[in-house]
Amino acid sequence: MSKAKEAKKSNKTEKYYNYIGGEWVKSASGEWFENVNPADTTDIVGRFPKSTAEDVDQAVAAAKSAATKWRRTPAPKRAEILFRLGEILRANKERYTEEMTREMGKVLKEAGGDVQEAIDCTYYTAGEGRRLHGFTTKAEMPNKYAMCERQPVGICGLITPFNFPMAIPSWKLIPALVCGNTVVIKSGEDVPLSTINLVKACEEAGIPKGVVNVVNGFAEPGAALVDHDDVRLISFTGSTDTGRIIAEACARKNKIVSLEMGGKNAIIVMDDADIDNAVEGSLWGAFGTSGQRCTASSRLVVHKKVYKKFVEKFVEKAKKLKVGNGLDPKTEVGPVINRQAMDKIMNYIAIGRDEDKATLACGGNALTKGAYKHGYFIEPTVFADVKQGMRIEQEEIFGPVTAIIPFATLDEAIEIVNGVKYGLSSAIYTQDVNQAFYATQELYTGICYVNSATIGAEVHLPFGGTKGTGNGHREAGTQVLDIFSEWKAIYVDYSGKLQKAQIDEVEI
Ligand code: UN1
Repeated sequence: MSKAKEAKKSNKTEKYYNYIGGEWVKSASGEWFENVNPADTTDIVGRFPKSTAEDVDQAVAAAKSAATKWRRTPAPKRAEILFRLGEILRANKERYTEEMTREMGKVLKEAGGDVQEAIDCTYYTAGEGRRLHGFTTKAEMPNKYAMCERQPVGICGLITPFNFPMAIPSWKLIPALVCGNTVVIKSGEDVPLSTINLVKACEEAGIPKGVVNVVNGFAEPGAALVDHDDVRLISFTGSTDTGRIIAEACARKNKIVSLEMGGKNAIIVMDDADIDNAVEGSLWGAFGTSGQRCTASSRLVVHKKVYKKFVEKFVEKAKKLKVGNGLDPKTEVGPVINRQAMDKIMNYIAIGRDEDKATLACGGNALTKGAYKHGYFIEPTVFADVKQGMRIEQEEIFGPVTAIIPFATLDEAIEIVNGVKYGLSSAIYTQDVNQAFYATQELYTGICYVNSATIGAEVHLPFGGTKGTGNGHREAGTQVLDIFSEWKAIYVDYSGKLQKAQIDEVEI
């Protein structure tokens, strides 16, 4: 019997704890919150500590006391523990997957992909333990050596979202650890179990006490972490509004901050595209994870010559997508995360219905009856004939809603794709290599795909966006090391005398 069914039957709700200094502890507040299944809110996944600033103080103190020893542990040794972590994640993939679907709603296959992304990130980034390359260069003066190496930044606060409950925490945690930092994670309040699973695996792998700490809860512990004087770095993924508040608070305290925020990603479908392939990609990009990806294909920019054909095929398939509980293997589109998200998405659908000349081509309704009664379900929704500048074309909806926009020339399409405040991901479907390369050159996004959707980034390439999506950092790849380490330039003068750079003449 699945955990969900077992728990429902026994009517027993498991309690989970914060992890501070290697101990599993409740919040100083003594309060708890419920983590519910968004497909069935009568199913309580667990109770989690509703943490406060006091809990954050304790977690930061634990991270501080573990910092020196961890920093001095040779990076290849830190990495060995992380490889063990990868093994543990791999061994438990099935359980993590099911628990993730239960708390977050995404269908089992996608939850499996999320756990797999955490596994990939762990193996890949652990490999950096034997690289973490610095460089040497020539000094200006004779008998003097110059080199550069990475050093950890200190205590890192990681604030993670709901939509990739294990992958995104891993993108932050693993590079932070391999670089020699200690961390406090504030888990996403809708998906705390997946973070707990990741951290329990860290404990089992032998990561020393205090190196990884977790506090669960809502805004209070998040704000306390951002505000804490001993926290040197904040890495945040979430909404643009919250990101801006965090960035301002970090600026006041002179903290390093990396932000990964919204997107309004688009797929361009050219008149020479393989239409069936473009339709499949667009369905996956728009409705995968119920559109709750920063990378979701929330705009489809389609050439006028193939517009009618594309819309017909796309809408026909969108109508057939099976919405339901992600634990049912037949489900293609799961619920959205919570009531607030559902209200926001339905509000955007209402805005789209009202917007002049946009056509609601399918969907548009919340599903509230029968099997959908206790969940947050919305029909896959397609607006056609959308014009540049409409709100549903400009603003991030973060739900199963996409807007189809016609265009006449590639330059016009590129202008539409670039004409939003975000810049995370873009894509073009075309058979013409010239058009493909021209588009990848002109699309001002952090990620660009040719002949596939805007989703599906791999962990060994940099992930992040331009403009309103971020603040110039990139997660994943080796580029993430630039977030979680700082450069140190080291000069060694072995001349045995005072040599003044920029001042002494060097005899040639
Ligand atoms: C996100 O949407 O916040 O590229 C992350 C993708 C996934 C990660 C998405 N690998 O769609």
